[in-house]
Amino acid sequence: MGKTRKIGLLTQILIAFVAAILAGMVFGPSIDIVQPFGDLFLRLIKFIIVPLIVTSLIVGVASTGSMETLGRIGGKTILYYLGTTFIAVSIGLIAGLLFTPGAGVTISSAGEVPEATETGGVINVLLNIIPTNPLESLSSGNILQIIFFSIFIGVGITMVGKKAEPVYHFFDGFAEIMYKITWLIMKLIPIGVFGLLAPIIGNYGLSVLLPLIKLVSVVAIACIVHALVTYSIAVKTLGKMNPLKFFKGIAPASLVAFSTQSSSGTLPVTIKCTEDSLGVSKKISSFVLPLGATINMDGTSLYLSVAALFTAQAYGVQLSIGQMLMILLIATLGSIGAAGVPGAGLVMLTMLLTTLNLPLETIALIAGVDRFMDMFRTAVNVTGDASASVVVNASENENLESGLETA
Ligand code: DAS
Repeated sequence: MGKTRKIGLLTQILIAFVAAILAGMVFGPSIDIVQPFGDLFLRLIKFIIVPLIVTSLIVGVASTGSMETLGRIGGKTILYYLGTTFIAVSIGLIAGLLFTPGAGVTISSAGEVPEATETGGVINVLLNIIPTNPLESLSSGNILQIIFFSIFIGVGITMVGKKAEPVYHFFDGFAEIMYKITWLIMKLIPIGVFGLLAPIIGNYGLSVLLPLIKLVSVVAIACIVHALVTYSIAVKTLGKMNPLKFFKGIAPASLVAFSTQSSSGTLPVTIKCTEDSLGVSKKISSFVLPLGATINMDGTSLYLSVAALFTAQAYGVQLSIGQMLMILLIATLGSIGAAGVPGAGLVMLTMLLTTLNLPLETIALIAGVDRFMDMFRTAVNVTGDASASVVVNASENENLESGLETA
């Protein structure tokens, strides 16, 4: 009996994408009967957002180890992560505003322009991050407040130390369960893509797909710009390393990330590349990289800001400065909560659009091409983690001990 070759998930998604287009063109609006498959997929994604963010954040922050490492090396690492993520989101916003990928998308139901969440000003946004009742934040799915208290629980576990180890192990196990559930749900993407995309093609026609090519191109180009500009400057000025040496050294890990779309899955390669080719000490790499694979996702945060603008543009929603700031905040914090597994960014995007009170209909379009964007954003996520290890390594003068020339 010939061995039946398993069709890879990416191939399945492509088949579902093409099938959805054909079905939509052949059956027109009557294809709406498959919509429940799409709604099922969206509900499953929304179901995992909160437990995934809570567990991956608590474990990510708590895995910084002792307060000593959290204090010095951890402080530098997290500062660098937040800085490069902020730059990535800004590049995404600029690219989204410059190239308007969502312009011309015709899925807005006529006349229904949704009101994006009003933020009520910067102070309000920042104060509202602090939950007055964490259980209410959980039940209402207030993501910024959930991220806030998850980070604090992680810091608390680190501060308490040994006595809180059972709590750490509980959340560590819970996080693994959530990664596995996410992996299972991502297997349903082909069904979700078909159930979401076919009705859109059936109701709005093929022209709705053109902006998708623009969306993928904008995300890909913005990712490349961020990697080449931001990380070159960082490793040159702060890491005291020739950028060419850096990109050459980390290339194998970036390529593995591109093809697997999983930062966590690429971690062993990332560690090997940074230690063997970039001279990062084990002490630094074993702390900075696992933390980065969990909480540092520049590519994802950039993608979130572009995709949020894509949706606002598709619905003709003019975002105010306050709403842009909201995107900046949630994309930065949301990428911290994204897991290093394929499709995690799509889960975060669902959260971001929900928080901004923007319709989820564009998820239907984006889900079909999300994997292509996941390739670029995961490669950037991993390259960003590696750049952090080089910078922190140099700041700790580790290379001097290892005697490695970094110029
Ligand atoms: N695939 C995720 C990662 O492994 C990123 C994402 O989905 O945005 O980093």
